[in-house]
Amino acid sequence: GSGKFFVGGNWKCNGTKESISKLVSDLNGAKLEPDVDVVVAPPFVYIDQVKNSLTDRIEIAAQNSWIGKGGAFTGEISVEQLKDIGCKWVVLGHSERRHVIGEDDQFIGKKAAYALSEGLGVIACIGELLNEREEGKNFRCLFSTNEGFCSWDNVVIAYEPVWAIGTGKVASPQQAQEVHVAVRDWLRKNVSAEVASKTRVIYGGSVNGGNCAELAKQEDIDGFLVGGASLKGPEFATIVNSVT
Ligand code: G2H
Repeated sequence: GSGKFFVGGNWKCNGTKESISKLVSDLNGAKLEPDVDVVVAPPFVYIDQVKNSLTDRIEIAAQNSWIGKGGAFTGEISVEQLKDIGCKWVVLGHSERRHVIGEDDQFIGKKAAYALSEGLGVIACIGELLNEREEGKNFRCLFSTNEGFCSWDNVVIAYEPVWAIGTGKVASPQQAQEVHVAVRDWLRKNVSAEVASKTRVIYGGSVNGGNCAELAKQEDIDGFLVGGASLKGPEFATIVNSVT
């Protein structure tokens, strides 16, 4: 693997003040292996609550950000505002934003480039639909997402096969490993050998306390982006601690 193991909890559009306060207290009480970067991504409206109650051991990510400086963009949240409330990361290009909300590669690429230029870390999600997998088009998403990146130092790539998201159908460790290797090859050819070997490539899609250990053993899986199972503190801790 490359670099430090990285586990992100993507809470998506879930939670209330009450349930989040319980989750935070479970996370504060959990024993987490020291050699893992741990990040959680609460819904925007709860970020401040989480920032003020969660241990500093865990960093905070937003689930989206605007493509540039704030201003007259009703309903959007700027990178500057995210930094102001203490976010270190932003999840961009998640398949739900691509396929449910309709964001395209170019729009996501702009957001990523801007966030990086302002010093926010980017968890850049890529992944194929089932029909794309069958047609062998695994990396369509990576191509225009990286244009204009000032640096890859703060980028973590999350490979999330769309057919495995929230479906309970996790990619097999071999299927995931295969794509992670291909992502690294792509980076080597299209960016640089250094970026290919240093950038963490994490897996997402129905990761849970029961399947994380097998996945974590794969050479090129450098961590996880966890949805459903990140809403349960003890299970999320199990996934963090699957570092090998
Ligand atoms: C994939 C993943 C986290 P889940 O979207 O981003 O969610 O673990 O619920 O499949």
